[in-house]
Amino acid sequence: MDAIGFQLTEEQALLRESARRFSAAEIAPHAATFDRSGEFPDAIIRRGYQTGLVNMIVPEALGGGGLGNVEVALVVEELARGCAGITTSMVANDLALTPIWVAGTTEQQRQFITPVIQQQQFASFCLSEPAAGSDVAGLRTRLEKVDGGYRLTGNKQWITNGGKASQYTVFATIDPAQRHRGITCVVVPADAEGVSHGPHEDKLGQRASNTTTVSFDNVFVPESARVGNEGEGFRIAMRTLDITRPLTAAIAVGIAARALECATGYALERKQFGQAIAEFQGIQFLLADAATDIEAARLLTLHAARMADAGVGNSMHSSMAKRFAADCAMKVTTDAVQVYGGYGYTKDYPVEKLMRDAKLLQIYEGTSQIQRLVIARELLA
Ligand code: COS
Repeated sequence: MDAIGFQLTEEQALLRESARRFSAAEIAPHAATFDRSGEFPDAIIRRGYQTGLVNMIVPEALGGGGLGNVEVALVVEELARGCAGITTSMVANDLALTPIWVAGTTEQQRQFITPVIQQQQFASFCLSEPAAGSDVAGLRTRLEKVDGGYRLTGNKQWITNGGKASQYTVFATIDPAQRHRGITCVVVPADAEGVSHGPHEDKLGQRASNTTTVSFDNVFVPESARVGNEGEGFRIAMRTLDITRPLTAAIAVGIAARALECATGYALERKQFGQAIAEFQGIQFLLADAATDIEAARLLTLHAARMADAGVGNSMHSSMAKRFAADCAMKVTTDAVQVYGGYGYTKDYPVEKLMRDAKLLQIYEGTSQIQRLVIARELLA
């Protein structure tokens, strides 16, 4: 697909505008507070739920927003300008519920998606493990066949909203020796016997997003809660990430755009050597590069999102968008701190938080190195 032609429709522009207003009024004013406390922004996310800013990508028939990937990316960029941590927790349901609407039966979609949304609950995507982050095929959480279903045992790590979710979408293996061919997807209620979660991780950035371990100790999972066939879980997880990585890229674009906004404003205000520092080419070039990189990251993100909407294979472009936007956010936020100088290194100004928040974009939903691997494999295939 060509990457040209991003004239927003009137509806898309209105949607972006309303997300921008929500972010400015409901998220941005509280971002520093939640960053300091690491508390979960329950009330903000409830308002997001009421405004239709949670479960945006889930089909309307199942109670979701039914928005396209492009529309969700536009909204997510705006939310992330306010706070990436809060945004990550707001979009976690999209990640957790996507395997079910992508690969579940109609009955499973009704059973595992609609009630979560109607009751304004959280769901979590449980893929990573203490010893299996990048190497998904090496995961060790076991599903053992028993009468009527399975017994699930293992530990999951870095689970967004792990301590808040009422339901987990879990990837486990029926036989570790089979690597990716053994991985199977099941849906597990958080109150099932044997399910527990750890404390909220004390993270460097995105401190408002809830991150915990989740453990399964001999949990009974009925066969009806298995999404797809045994051994199809790896593909389901990868298809899900193809859909959601452009949305994660949009978080990176939002962080970078906010950092540029801050740096530009500060450069115009701050005087040194008798003039605004924005008068110096050293600062101008830095801002010009940031603006260029952000525009490129946004276009790549929307292109990957548009490919997802069109149903064409977008693994490579999703990874390109995620890699480019994450690295862009890291660079732009680091440069924004540089523009602020010593002040930027303090919590009195917003840019140090943006820099801490950006770092996670190079790690979660696949590190920047894993994205390069996906891109290279497709190039060389
Ligand atoms: N869609 C559908 N199928 C896919 C796919 C995709 N996007 N990507 C891979 N597959 C298929 C392959 O075609 C292959 O099929 P076969 O069974 O016919 O061989 C199979 O899945 C295995 O793929 P591959 O050989 O590429 O698997 P690897 O173990 O080498 O690993 C990576 C693939 C590294 C790309 C994968 O493990 C990954 O994305 N890791 C990062 C995970 C991540 O993002 N974690 C963050 C936590 S989630 S928030």
